[in-house]
Amino acid sequence: MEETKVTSFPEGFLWGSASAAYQIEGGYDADGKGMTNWDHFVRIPGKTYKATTGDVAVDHYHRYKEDIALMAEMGLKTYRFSIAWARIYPQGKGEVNPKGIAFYENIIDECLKHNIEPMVTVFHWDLPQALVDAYGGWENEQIIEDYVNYAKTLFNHYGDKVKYWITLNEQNIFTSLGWLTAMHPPGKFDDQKMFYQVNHHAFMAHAKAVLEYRNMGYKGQIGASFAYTPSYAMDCKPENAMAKANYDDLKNYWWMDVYAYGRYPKAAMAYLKKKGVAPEMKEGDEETLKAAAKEITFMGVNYYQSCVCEYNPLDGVTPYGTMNTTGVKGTSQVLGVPGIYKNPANPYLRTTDWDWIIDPTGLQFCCREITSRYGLPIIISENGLGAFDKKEEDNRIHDDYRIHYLQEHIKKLGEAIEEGCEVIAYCTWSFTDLLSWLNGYQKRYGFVYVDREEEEGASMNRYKKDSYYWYQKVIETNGACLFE
Ligand code: BGP
Repeated sequence: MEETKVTSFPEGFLWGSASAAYQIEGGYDADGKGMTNWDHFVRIPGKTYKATTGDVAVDHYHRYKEDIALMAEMGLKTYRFSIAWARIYPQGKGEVNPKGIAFYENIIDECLKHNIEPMVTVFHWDLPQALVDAYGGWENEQIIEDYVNYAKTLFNHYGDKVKYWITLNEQNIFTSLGWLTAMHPPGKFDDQKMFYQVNHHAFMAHAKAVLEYRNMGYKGQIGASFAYTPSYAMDCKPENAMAKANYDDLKNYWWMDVYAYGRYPKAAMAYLKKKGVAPEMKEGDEETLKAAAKEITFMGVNYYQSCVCEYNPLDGVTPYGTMNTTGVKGTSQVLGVPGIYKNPANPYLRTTDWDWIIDPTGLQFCCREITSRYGLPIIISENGLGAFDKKEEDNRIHDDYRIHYLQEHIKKLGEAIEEGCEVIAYCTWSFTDLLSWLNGYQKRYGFVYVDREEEEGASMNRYKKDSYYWYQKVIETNGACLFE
């Protein structure tokens, strides 16, 4: 808004950075860890850029102390990381692996030693393969019990030390890519019925874990992290406005409404029932979802881009097309759902080398929408720029483009706060460079450069990028340096 003037961020604001186990740890078979769906999937030819895997990743499993020391030196207030289910339960359930428990205990203690608030993601996509083999993983309702058992184990072990819990990372993404576009495990294509069923199981797993957390007496913060791509109507043509409304119901509110209210959006449900792909719900599910909705304390938002919505005729584009995983600009396609919406390019905005729309205002928009619709506090659990970085001969990395990207986003976040949004934390993606699921190691996100390319065997040495020093100052001044 015109009058919005920001000078700094609220006291105690959690400046953070995020990661995920599979993308950083490596040690894929170390100390009793079980195999996961991703350990298998990356071995299928053609699935990842240059067949990269997270077998070694950036070796955080062995270098976590060094990485956390770098976080401490930067002044990071919170570190969001995920726990690999298969380190805790190699078979997904049954016997606990004490070495897995100890590894995360060490990470948590290391954070606390440096006054860094640990923020734990219970599930960031790496599912024990044993559960996939036994009953199809998320496809079977058995997963709900097994997920809750796993989550309770984490609460039991770490509940006194960890005050911020994220049940699921981007349920909307891992299910879409897993059951619609075949880009993530289990690699199913256009299985819409199963897609909605899998989502229902995930909602139930989230809800029951939230309720268990409270039943166990914990008072910390708990919620899910949603990959929120806010939408703008192409123009004021009514059919484009409806395309936006339909997009929001099907692509955004479908998840956020369940987390925040415990119910599915009506128009979307009516549409899915007509198509015969609505999820089957059991008696009592709705009550459980509603009860859990009352217990979450924040909406987690992973924000990377916004989109444009335009009416898509029945013979129009489909949701299935090429995705840019190479960093060659302009290689992704316009996608959409025939008869409902499509997402054309935004002529006002630039894109990254991977064709992701760069839109700082979209972050402000997300916060305002959540505040108006749900009235919930917000944790920005991911936001960042994937780019090609170059280490110079003097070992410096001049990533001014990343500084600019983050700076503009944080400023818009500041405006959202000034306008009444309660934002608790902001986590950049990511702290060190790491594996980008489908895009290999060349798509870098970190403040800390890791010396490795697609092939294994590099030094893995860490180097601070220019953005490292910049974020250090942002934290030190609680954001004030951005508004001088
Ligand atoms: C989010 C995931 C992260 C991370 C990020 C960047 O969807 O939660 O794990 O990967 O996106 O995406 P990418 O690696 O595809 O560039």
